[in-house]
Amino acid sequence: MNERTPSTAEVLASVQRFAIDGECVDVVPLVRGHIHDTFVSTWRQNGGTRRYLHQRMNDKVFHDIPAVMHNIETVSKHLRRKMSGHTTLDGFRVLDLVTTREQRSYLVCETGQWRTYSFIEGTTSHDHCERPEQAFEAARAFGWFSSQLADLDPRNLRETLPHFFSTPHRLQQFEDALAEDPRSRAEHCIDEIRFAQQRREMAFVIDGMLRSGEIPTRTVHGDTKLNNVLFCKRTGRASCIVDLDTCMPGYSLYDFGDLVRFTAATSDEDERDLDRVGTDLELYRALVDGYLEGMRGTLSKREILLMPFAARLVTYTIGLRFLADHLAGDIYFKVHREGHNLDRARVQFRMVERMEQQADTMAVTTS
Ligand code: GN1
Ligand code: MG
Repeated sequence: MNERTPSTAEVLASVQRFAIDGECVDVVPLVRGHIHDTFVSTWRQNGGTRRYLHQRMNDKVFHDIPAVMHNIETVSKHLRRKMSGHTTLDGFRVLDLVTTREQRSYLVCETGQWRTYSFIEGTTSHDHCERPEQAFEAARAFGWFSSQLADLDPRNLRETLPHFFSTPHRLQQFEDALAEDPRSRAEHCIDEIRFAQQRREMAFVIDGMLRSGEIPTRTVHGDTKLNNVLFCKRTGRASCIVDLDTCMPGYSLYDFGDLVRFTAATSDEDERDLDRVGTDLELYRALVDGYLEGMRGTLSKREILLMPFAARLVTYTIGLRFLADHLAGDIYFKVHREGHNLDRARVQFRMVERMEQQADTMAVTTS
């Protein structure tokens, strides 16, 4: 992939190679996420207008784009089969991939590899959680998504990012980056490095349980940020799950932990004032309730009891990833300022600390 953000003319040239009728009258960037470049286009069609969402996929992160697209198509087909001709399933919609004019699921051209979705009108997404009902809805949606994939054979999905959910793997990446320290940044983040090292034991808990069969491998979404849920503008209910890039076999508690990390956070992911960082316990409870409702009894008792631990573990894991990338020289996550990944790591670690202090209040019981 070309490092440079494509020009408007290049974007226009790419989007016109998708099987969309009419005339493209506008295309604007949508600044969202740390990985791909996203754009929204508007087309004049039969007297009205329609919008589409385009992404130039990051092939430095996803080396195997065909495998990513294979997973997205497999999951979408699975859900669509259950819809049997209806536009929604349990009130949820499924993203519509628009093929290229040659009927391929994505486009390969000079500027990179692109995919296109129909824009789901009448919906909105949130970067911050405004109230417990929203948290409940988001968690219910991700729980529903995972429960719908319970009967999809995980062997049909490819592991697009090897060991993506594995905390021991993330710990190793962090330790490698620290040993190499190519930008001599380690001396400026001694406290964060120590924080990560002091909690290394935690990294092996879930992998051990997966190996022993104590908890099952499930197909998970893998990136359960609040802004990966589209909400109906009219009803406020969750209506579509987006960003299926990391939909792979994993452990369901990863999804739950990532939900807490992002949606119950009292600050932005890159907040510099660490006093603002923490976990909102009311939102946390709403996430627990929503996730359990969405999962409809799919989770085992063991998994339910592990929910608060998963919140801490996933937050720690993402903190390790940010810190490792800072040490490695910001080669994975897009950064918008100096020290951006370090700021992000600090926020994650502060949240872990707060969750440790709140462990009793965060406990989940089973009846
Ligand atoms: C990345 O760019 P975005 O928001 O889709 C990352 C997730 C992290 C997240 C942290 C493929 O997701 O795993 O949790 O940043 N996606 C990938 O904000 O690495
Ligand atoms: Mg994502």
